[in-house]
Amino acid sequence: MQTVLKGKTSEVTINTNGPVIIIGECINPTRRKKLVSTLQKGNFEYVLELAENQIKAGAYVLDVNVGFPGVDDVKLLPETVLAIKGKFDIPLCLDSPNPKAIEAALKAAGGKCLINSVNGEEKSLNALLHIAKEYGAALIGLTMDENGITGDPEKRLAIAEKILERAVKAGIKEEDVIIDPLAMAVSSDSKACIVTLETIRLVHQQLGLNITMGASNISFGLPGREDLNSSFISLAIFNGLTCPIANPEKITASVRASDLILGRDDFAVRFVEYFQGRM
Ligand code: THG
Repeated sequence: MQTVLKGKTSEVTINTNGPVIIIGECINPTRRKKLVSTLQKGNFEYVLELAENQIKAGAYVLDVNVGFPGVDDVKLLPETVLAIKGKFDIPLCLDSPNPKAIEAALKAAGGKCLINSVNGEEKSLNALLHIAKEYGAALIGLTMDENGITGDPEKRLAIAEKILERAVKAGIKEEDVIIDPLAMAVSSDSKACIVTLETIRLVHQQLGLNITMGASNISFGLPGREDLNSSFISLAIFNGLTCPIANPEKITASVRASDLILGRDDFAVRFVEYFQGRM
């Protein structure tokens, strides 16, 4: 199954057989004080610097999140989208809990975006599915609902099935639904990663959809984050992860290694290119 995303003229295909497409996570104010302070001044230089660095490091799609306390994201998200679009021809993943901000950003972006995100709650499905349909966007479905987050992979799969069913009923193509199995901090729950890995396996086998996740969530609060994230992403890719949201400057090497190991990189061309490009 293939999900196609579009920038102004560029096209990116996310294929359930790989290779893995990295969605750059860095345009996100979490722990980036400089992003908050520059955005508050209406200065987009730093956003553009983050975009450029991620593209150079191997991102094919950029996640755009401008959520911080007191922000008017109905205004700021489309402004940020326009700033990025003015300089880079790359598909965007619009990351906001506010459907009005998502809609305003879709209007500004054009192309074919990824909406980040809907979940299994009625409120979320009712607010966002028709917007996705209207703007021809793909969407990320988080495997959580009114009852919160379950630790049972079968239940997460059931929520993914519900989101898919509702999306298709709303006129959205099956391939435009990407599932997020939810990656959570393993420091606070020792089973967190294994539940995510099992959910990935189930969604891949039973629904055959593309799969994303916030790949660096798992290492919050721990040392050796890069090592932990690398090990986890390899296992997740083996199980069916196809488009992680991650920091490409830290994860691209492991992603290229996984693709090579899984027979998706003839003659190791992309793997070697990546390391040559870094010298
Ligand atoms: N699923 C979906 N969307 C998501 C998430 C998810 N969007 C937000 C988040 N989770 C993924 N994005 C980030 C962005 C930054 C960081 C983690 C996840 C992060 N920042 C570093 C830190 O906290 O230390 C700072 C910068 C760095 O070291 O690169 O880790 O789960 N659908």
